[in-house]
Amino acid sequence: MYSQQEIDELKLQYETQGFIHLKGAIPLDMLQRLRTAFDAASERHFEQWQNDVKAGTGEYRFFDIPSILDQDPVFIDLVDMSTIFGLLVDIVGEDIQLNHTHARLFYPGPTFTPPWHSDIPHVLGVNHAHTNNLLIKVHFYIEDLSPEQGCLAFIPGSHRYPPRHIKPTITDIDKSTAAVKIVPKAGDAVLFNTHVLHMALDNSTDKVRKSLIYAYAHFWMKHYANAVPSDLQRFANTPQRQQLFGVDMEGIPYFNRRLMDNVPPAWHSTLLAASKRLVKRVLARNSMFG
Ligand SMILES: O=C(O)CCC(=O)C(=O)O
Repeated sequence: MYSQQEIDELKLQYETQGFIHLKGAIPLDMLQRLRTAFDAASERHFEQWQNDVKAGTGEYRFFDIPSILDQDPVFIDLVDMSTIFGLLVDIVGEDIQLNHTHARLFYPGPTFTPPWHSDIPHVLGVNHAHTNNLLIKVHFYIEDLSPEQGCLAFIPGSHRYPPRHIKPTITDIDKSTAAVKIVPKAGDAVLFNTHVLHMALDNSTDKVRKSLIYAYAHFWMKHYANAVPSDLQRFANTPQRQQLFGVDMEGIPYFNRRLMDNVPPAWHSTLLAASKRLVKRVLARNSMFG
C-alpha cells in the first residue's frame, strides 16, 4: 500500500507522462494464485478458441480468456487489490467503476495493436487533451517479460495531444529518446491514461506473453459485461465492490455515486429513522409554543 506522499508523487508522474510502472504491485501469495488460476482458465477455454480461429470467427494473434471474473475468485480480488487501489481512486475519482477486463495470451508474432494509438479518439463530448481521468487501464503481469516479448511502449506526455494528432514515427524503439518501453517483472503493473499514445510491441520471442488488463472509469459510464461477475450475490459483497461492479444504490443518482458515501443500508435506515424522530420532536415542540 502506498503512503499519501508516494501517491502524490506517482500521481504527478501519471499527470505529466500519462503512464506509471508499478513495480511489485501484486503480493507474492496473490501472484501464485493468479498464475495457477490463469493457466487453469486458459486450459479450459483454449480448445474453443482454436475452434473459433479455425472457423474464422476468432482472433488468431492473441487469445482472450472469456469472462475472467467468473473463472476464479482471485480475479475478483485483483479488482480492488489494496496495494494499488488507493492510487487508482486518487487518479480516477471516488466515482470509480470497473469498465472492462481482459485476460490475454499474446502468442509469438507481430503486434496486433495499431502503432502509437489512443484508445479513445472517437469519444465525443470530452476534451481529451485536458481530461486526465476518463478511462484508465492497468496491465498486470504474472510472469517476467523479456524485452522482445510484446512489451508496452509509450510516448510520454502525448495524452495532452488533441485527438487525431499526427502520429510519430519511431524507427528503432530501443534507440529512441522519445518513446519508453516497459519491460515488466512478475507482479508488476502498468497503469496508463488510455489517451496516451501507446502500443504493444512485437512478440519476437518463442514464448507467450500473459497479462491481465483491467480498465476503470466512472460510475455514470456504461460498462462492459466482462466487468461484472455473474454471481453478483456472492461477489458484490462490500459497498466498494457493489460500486465497482455497477450495482445501483437506491436514491443515489449515477452521477453522484461516491465510494465514501457508500453507507451500508442498516446504517442508512438507522440514520433516517433518527432524523425522522428529531424532526417529529422539533415539530411537536414548535406546536407546543405556537
Ligand atoms: O498489450 C496489449 O495487450 C494491448 C495494448 C493496448 O493497446 C491497450 O491495452 O490499449
